[in-house]
Amino acid sequence: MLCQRLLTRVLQTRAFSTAPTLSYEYIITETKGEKNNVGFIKLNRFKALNALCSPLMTEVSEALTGFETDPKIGAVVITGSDRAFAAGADIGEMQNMEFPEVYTKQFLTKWSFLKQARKPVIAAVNGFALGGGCEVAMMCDIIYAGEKAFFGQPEINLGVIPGAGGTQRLVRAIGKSKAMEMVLTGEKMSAQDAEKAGLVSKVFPVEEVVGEAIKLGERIAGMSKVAAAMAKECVNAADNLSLDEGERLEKRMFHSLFACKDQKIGMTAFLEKKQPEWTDS
Ligand code: DAK
Repeated sequence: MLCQRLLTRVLQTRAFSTAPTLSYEYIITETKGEKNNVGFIKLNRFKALNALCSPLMTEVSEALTGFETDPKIGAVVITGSDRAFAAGADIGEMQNMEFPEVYTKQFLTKWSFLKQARKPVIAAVNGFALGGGCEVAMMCDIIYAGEKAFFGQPEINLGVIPGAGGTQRLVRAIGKSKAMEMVLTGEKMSAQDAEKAGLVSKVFPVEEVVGEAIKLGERIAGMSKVAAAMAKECVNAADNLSLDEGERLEKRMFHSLFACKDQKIGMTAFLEKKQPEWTDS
């Protein structure tokens, strides 16, 4: 019975994927792209609108770690269903928790694994990205949204506030006034408004957003991985550093790329009008 279920799962996965990877309970992972160089994580807790219960987040962490350590993978796409990217942390799991437990066990603080990824991570968002779902999307490096996506931090309606960086990243993404309004009222923002405000990079028809995110992942995975990792580190550092400090970091990174083969390969290929063949070293 178990084997039959496992076989069905693998066959279903193969129908739309080139390389199924490990089997999980709350997520589906695959590798995507012509060269199988894009890691793909689909949140798969459909009935609960992908509410981010602890086991689901543990699975995402394991899957991401796997892609981080796989030298073939150059970018990762995280998505949900057409109805929900994720409607937030699991309210049922949190409802009866008490302060000593959440404080001493550092409840949910492990979510920060997402912001520690060195490889570029793209969120492909359809439907609701609320609370922790919006925060997960914002921890990714680029957000592509389907035209019916909604973003929001509705925690105020539950008597709490965002806890995974929502109050900080939203301000940086869309400015204080819009962020304050969303956090204080729980009001949702449409994909179109999110694009105008700078939260989202591009908006696509619902059925195209995942494919477009994978295409973007393939483009990024086609770059030198060492240069891509440094570019990501520098852009993310802009949140925490002064302009002077950020520029200094950028210069050091730029200079250090001259110690890598890929700098010679890239510049030589340009001058010889050829495509570069990166060594990622
Ligand atoms: N948790 C658990 N279940 C959820 C859920 C959630 N966040 N969101 C939806 N569901 C479940 C519903 O209970 C319902 O289950 P059944 O009744 O069918 O069993 C099912 O999903 C379908 O939902 P609805 O029936 O409500 O569907 P509707 O289309 O009517 O409404 C909705 C969709 C997304 C507007 C609504 O479900 C909704 O408002 N959901 C809650 C959204 C929300 O408040 N999200 C914020 C949660 S708090 C931290 C890290 C993270 C966080 C905090 C700290 N640290 C690192 C410290 C995060 C906190 C949060 O995200």
